[in-house]
Amino acid sequence: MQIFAIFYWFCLVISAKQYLFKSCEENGFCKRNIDYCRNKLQTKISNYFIEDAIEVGSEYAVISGLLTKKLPNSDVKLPFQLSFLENDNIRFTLDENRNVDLNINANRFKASEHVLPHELRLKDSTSITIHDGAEKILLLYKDFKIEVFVNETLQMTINEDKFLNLEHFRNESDNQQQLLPEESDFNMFRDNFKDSTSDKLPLGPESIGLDFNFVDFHNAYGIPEHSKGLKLEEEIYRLYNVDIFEYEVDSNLPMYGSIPFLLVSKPRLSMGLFWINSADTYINLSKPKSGAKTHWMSENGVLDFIIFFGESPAEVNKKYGEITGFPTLPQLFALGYHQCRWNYNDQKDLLEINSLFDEHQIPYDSIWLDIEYTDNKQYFTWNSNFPDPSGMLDELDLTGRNLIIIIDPHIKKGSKVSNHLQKNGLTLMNSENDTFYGHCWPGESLWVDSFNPGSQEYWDELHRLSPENKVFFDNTNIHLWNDMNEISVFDGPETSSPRDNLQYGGYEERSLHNLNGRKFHDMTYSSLSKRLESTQRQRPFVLTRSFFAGSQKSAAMWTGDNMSKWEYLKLSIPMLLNNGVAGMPFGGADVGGFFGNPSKDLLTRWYQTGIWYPFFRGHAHIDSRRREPWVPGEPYTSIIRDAINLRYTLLPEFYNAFRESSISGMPILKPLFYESQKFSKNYDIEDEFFLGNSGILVKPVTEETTKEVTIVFPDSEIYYDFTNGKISSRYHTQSVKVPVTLSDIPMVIKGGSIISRKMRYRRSSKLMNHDPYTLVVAPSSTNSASGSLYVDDYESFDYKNGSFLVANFELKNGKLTNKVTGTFNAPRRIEKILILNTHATKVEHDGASLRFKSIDGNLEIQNPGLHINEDWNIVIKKDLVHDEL
Ligand code: NBV
Repeated sequence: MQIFAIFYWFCLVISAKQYLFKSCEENGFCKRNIDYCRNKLQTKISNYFIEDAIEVGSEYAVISGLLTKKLPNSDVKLPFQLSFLENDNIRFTLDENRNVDLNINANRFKASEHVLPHELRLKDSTSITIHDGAEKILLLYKDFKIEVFVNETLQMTINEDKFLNLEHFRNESDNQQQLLPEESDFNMFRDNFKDSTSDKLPLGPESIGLDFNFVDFHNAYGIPEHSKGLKLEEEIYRLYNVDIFEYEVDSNLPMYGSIPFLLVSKPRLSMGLFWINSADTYINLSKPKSGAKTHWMSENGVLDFIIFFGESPAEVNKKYGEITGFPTLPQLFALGYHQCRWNYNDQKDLLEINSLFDEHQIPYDSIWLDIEYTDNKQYFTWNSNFPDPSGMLDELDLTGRNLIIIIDPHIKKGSKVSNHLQKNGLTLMNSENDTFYGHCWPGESLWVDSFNPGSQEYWDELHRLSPENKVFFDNTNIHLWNDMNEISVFDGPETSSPRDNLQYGGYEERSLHNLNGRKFHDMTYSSLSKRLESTQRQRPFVLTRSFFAGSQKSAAMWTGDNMSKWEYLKLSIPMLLNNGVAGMPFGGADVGGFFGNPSKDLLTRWYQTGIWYPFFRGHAHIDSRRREPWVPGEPYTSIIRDAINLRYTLLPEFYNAFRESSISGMPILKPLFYESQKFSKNYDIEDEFFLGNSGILVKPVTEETTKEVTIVFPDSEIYYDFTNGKISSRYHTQSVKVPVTLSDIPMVIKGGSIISRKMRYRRSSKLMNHDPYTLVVAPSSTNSASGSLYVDDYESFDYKNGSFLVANFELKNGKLTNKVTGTFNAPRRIEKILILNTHATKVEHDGASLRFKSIDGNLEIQNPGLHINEDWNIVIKKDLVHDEL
């Protein structure tokens, strides 16, 4: 306990460095909770008790009752509910009945959705033991402490430190009598932070706080977004979506998005904690010898959390996904290369860039337009530099390419769209319930309130595809980018909305704040998915800067305004890994860095790293010099071309990973501890990752003067060197040092994998549709391998009705087989099968010999006459030798 107490002081000193954003000490609710727990650390006596009135649901595993908060002169009764949900997840909620007559909604905001509970059992009256049938026991004590045992071992305690705090409703006048001895009254009814002093705080103090201790768990991840490493350190992390200008590396400041999901992992057990709250939140993490200790505090809302258990981290992701939704399966084009800058100036400029890609034989899939395409930053308009947007879209369509345009939630005052929103009460309101105006790109602006169902209807109308709609016409190759949706208000507190602004349902903005970005991009996604007749619908693509739990269902994210510096390149990997851990794997970072001008070496290395980002986009600030792949010249352009081509040859594997993620929540870039939890080193590695379940392990070069890299292997399997996508040496060690030049992308394939590639250069992914496949078979140390290939039409939602196929490849006992499941008609040829480290005297299919070659100890079967959509087997005859290592 000593350690925890000291740690609080330590954190607070560090976080006091910030000046634009509220540190915990400057943020009323956070400071009050910290003060409360500092005092609690001395007394350790509970102020909260479960009264006898406990009801156990017979049908479902639910315990509900009242938690009494004991005040000096009175009590407050708080309704709670504890439930076992499907999949052994445990949920707890604590609410407050507030009978308050105000002209705003005084109920505590519920960020959660309803989830179906399970069966449980009551043991005795002072403590309740709940078995969920899966060797899990939960003890709930009268002074509100919860202990969770898995396999007879204590794994987690809740409120062990007695930090539970729910600031009940009180008036300023009666506050003093209602104050607990441990409570401070700092900023309860006003806010003295620089630009927040006008916050009226109509409901006074209403925060919640609780401690969760994970016993013997020393590895914690998640709670993005922060510009920090993969494994969480002792720190106060804040989740409050803000437009953070020129963010620094290794900082605990809040960023554009928030996912209040924490993962802890050790051999044989991983756990997830989902704190379902969309208000300003701080998480104080400390790591004493006993495990990870966390203290969660939110400005308001219902106290609501779910705990997930799994043997592996992937299992926890699956359970989290089953509740919050799995990541979207995008169209294939979204996995190709995206070319963006702020801005391509006009139609001619854009189409020139489009043809320069072809001239340089570099594939790409979409080109982007930033805010300057509009008429005076009025979204849903084009300026005169784009005289024929529909013709421009048609031209892009000739090579299967797409246009992605930006639409932000701030709408210029006096414009057609703003007039409509204002007239129909669809805007964010000020605390007087009048339209709120603030400053953003277009000058004075208002904000669409995406919580209002009326906004969705209007948004649908604005995004309609029809020749009369002069924004989208009837072109289907146009998709959306939503920026500034934290929301960013240039003259607002912490560059965002005043917290006492009002939104749909009469809720204050402070309650919904972290959900605003998500609601906005959800609304866009929904409008895009409705723009065609249901039979022709295509999967929309939406990029969002701000996000929350659930965003994975409809959008990709990127890490915002990074800089053209090596440290940002390096940071991009752990940031994206953490997003994947927290269930939002479709992410990327601006390749080249947003602010500044990258050196040619940095740009090249950034492309070589960026080809692995699930979302792969080059982007640059308006003041930075042009830097499309051909700009740096030779040898850089060729190296960049090779890197982008490598991404395209691996698109089948990227699509496999997205498919897997869309049904299991698995990260697309998988940290090493997902592959094996056995070795402690795996928990610390943040500069290597696997591409889904492909078996491809990558360690991009992210430091300027690198001449050699060490690749650490997560287990004792064989690994085959695959640098730049070419097979060479075989490794069977714990790690290997490999020399690198500027053209090298260090990567390996794990023994036991079979990967699918498409090797031909095409101008875009769409033009690769009918291309043949090359299979690379990498035998394991027991000479077997497996892999699958998922194929559908890459565009529509038909896959949801079963229109897809999966080719299941397997190498076993000298036989390579394919077993197809699914019905999608994809008669695609296999043009080459490469079986590594294998010799043969004869290769047969259906009794007939196949042509093969032995090259560098690998077996190459050319044009075997096989297709991915047919069952087949190949017998590799006679002396199939797997070389001794
Ligand atoms: O729309 C302009 C930029 C955009 O290029 C960038 O990607 C966003 O993160 N936007 C922010 C606003 C201005 C940033 C200085």
